[in-house]
Order: sequence, then C-alpha cells, then structure tokens
Amino acid sequence: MNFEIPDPSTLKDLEAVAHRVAIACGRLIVDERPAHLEVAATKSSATDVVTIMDHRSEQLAMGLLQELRPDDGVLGEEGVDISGSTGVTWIIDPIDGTVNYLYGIPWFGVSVAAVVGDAGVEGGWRPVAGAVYNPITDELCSAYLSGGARLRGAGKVRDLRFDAPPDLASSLVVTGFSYSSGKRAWQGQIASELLPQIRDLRRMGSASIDICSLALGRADLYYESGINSWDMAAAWLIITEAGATMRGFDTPYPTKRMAIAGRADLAERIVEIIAPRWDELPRDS
Ligand code: LIP
Repeated sequence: MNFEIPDPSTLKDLEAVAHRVAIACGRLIVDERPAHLEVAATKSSATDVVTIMDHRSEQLAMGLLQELRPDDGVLGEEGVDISGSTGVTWIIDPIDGTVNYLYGIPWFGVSVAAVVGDAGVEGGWRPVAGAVYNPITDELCSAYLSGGARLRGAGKVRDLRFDAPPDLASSLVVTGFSYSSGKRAWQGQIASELLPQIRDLRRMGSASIDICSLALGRADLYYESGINSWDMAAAWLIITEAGATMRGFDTPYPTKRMAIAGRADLAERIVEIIAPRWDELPRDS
C-alpha cells in the first residue's frame, strides 16, 4: 500500500506539534488530577475504565490540534473523531495507562501520533510523526519518519538507538493483558510458556511507554494482544526510527490481535511460541 508522505519540513513540524500536545496533556493529567478520582465510565469491560481526566486530556489535545493543525483529522481513544482534508490524522491516547492513573501508580503516558492513510482501517495507515510523554519521569520520546528518534528529558536531548540482546534467553520482555477475562486466560498460557525461555517478563500497564522502552534500553522485546491504534501509533514510529521492528503475528504491521516489537529474529521467536495456540485466541477484542 502506498502512502502519501509529507515533505521532511512538514514532518519536522508535525513532530513539534506532537511534542507540544503530549507535554500539555501530560502536565494537565498530573497537575489537575483530583485528590479523589472516580471512574466516570467503563468501555469494553467493567475493568476498562475512563476518568474525567481522560476526557479533559483528550479535549485539550483536540483544542490544541485544531489551533495548530486546523485542517487535519483527529481520532481519540475517548471518542473524538474529526475528519480532515490534509491527509494527516492525529491519533491520541490522552492517558495511556488509565488503570495505573486511577490507582495512583506513577506510570502512565500521553501518546500523540500523526498518521497518513485511513486511520480507521487496520493496516490502512502509517505513523509519520509522534511523541510519547511520561509526565512522571518528564521524559518525551519523539520521532518523524526518516528523521530518527530522540529522547528529551532533564533538559537534554539524545538520539535513540535500539540495541538487542544476542538471544531470547537474555531478553527482557514487556507485555500487557487484556480487559477481557477470556483473553487474559489465553495471555496467561502464553506468558507461562514464554517465561522459562526469556530473561524475565514485565507488565507495567502503559503500552506506549512499554513499546518506547525498547528504544530506551529498558526492555528488549514487546508483545501484546488487544492494543488499539492510539496505544501504538506514536511508539511504533519511535522504535522503528530507533532501529527496532514492529509487526503483527502474520502481518508486516502491528494489529489489535497481536503487536510484536524488537529485533526481527527475536520477534519471530515470539511468533513461533504463540503459533501453536494462535487459533485459540478469543476474537472478542
Ligand atoms: C492500556 C494499555 C495497556 C494494556 C491495557 C490498556 P489504556 O491502555 O496501555 O498496555 O495492557 O489493556 O489497553 O486503556 O490505559 O489507555
């Protein structure tokens, strides 16, 4: 599939917009978190929660994008869905790691990605610029297509380069589990088969930060079933610009059914371990 890629100058501008929006939303959700935060609604299951701050963050992102890039489309996790006329659509996760945020666990982020193609069709879009901001560590990972990836934090900027371990046995693997109990049973079986073959497993609760951890040298492989475009769009670009690959189980792009990231040969080992149980994976979400 061919995608119409903006020129490099525009791509740099898109990264700067993603940077500004991600930080503004990250500051909002930390600085204005109510002392007693309640669940405002649930989505795919009783444990798939939304808070008032998810909505406030998404509204802030939408307002900034309409100011900075008024003719682009916007697609947000919490319901914003605006068509554009430029060929660029912004995909927003206003709080990635909402359960951590609700419980006061200091590990969540904001993901802001500019994509081209059809953002509503799996495999029909590609990220061209993006930013993932962790307001707890004040670290911002960002990238633009063919422009590399970088980390901004503590007043410094450094280029991000992915470096993989020699084999699966020395790999620190990060994953996540679904809000669907049926899928969690399957995910638990996969994790139990994987654990004896890897260094260790981490489940930290924010997919975009989990994926970016590969570019930060904090994990070696990532896999998860059930993440959405807003969880992965910016981080997918960041880690590929840093030198990692990201794929699906049997697709060259990550899908909701399976997203796998890391060095290509080690990602293939994850596929091999999943393959015998692939058809057992519930298709509910
Ligand atoms: C979450 C992801 C997490 C995944 C959860 C959920 P949310 O996103 O970041 O990795 O395991 O099921 O999808 O719901 O906090 O935006």
